[in-house]
Amino acid sequence: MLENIQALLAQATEEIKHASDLNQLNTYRVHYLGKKSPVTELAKEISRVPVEDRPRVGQSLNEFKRAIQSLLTARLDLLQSLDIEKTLAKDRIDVTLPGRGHAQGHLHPIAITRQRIESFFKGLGFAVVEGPEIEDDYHNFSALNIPENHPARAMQDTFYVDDHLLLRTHMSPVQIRTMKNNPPPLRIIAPGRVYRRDFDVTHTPMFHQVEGLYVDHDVSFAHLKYVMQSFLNAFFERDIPVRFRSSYFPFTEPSAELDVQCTSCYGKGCRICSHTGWLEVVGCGMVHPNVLKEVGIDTEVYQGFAFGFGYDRLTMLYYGVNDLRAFFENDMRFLQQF
Ligand code: 2NL
Repeated sequence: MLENIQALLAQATEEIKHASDLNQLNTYRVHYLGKKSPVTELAKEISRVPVEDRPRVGQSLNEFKRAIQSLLTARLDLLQSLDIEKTLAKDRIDVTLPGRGHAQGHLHPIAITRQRIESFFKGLGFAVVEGPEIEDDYHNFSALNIPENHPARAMQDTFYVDDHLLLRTHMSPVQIRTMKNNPPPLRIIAPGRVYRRDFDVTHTPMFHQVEGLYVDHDVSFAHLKYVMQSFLNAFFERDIPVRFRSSYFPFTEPSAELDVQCTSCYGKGCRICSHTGWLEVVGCGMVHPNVLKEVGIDTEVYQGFAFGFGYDRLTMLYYGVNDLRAFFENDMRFLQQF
């Protein structure tokens, strides 16, 4: 009997030592220590062992179980640590690899332009003012010397909210409000969104304008010319040729339109400038006395110049983009280039 136990232990030792994975090891555990194990069979035969030998045989059986148990535990530890090492090797993380980083956002090109415009005029002492996008017809039209029957008020051009409220069609109402609330001298610009019922290749129903206003003693058209030329030089980052053409606006007298030499062909003539060599970029003039009177400014003491321009197109010219709609479609592939 003792010899059988010895032989069994030798066999078990050999098998367990070579168990190649946790599954196989578990099979051996069930085989050697489970209910149907050869040890259990041997234990049943203990009645056939002479009484005086029984303690030794019993002891031997217990030792066998303990030995198997510790062999199993040792092998289990080894297999488990091999397993962990395998996983570690497979899933190794190289902590020295550079990170993926985060994509950085930036301002929209039109916002960049607005900031550039603001910083130029701030440098000349102009303040940046804001006002409501929903206006009334008084501030948007009447106060600006635009008569009741003027075509600019027509339903086709203006988004009306009701009989008297509308989406501002230019930035002038913001300047009217500023003049009403602040005594001269005034140096302001008003950048923002304006709205017109116009939608085609070169027009969007919402676009951006900045208007400027300078009211003080002894303000002349010469000051206006100087400020405009300086601004355009700064904006296009070079001395850019300009010309003033006589024009008409109800709110200025005299009025002028300002052209810059075509930024695409430098005056030779191309499709961008309709073969004229010039691009119309600014409307301007001396503030009409009716407008100054309307906001309570003494026209015997003060004069003013005013100007207005859309800066969506200026942005296109500056960056060389030829489709206005690209700025409003929010296609990241386009916007990421700025
Ligand atoms: C244009 C014309 C202009 C003004 C805007 C203005 C504002 C006040 C008084 C007088 Cl409160 N004038 N603004 C003056 C001349 C032209 O814009 O064609 N813009 C694109």
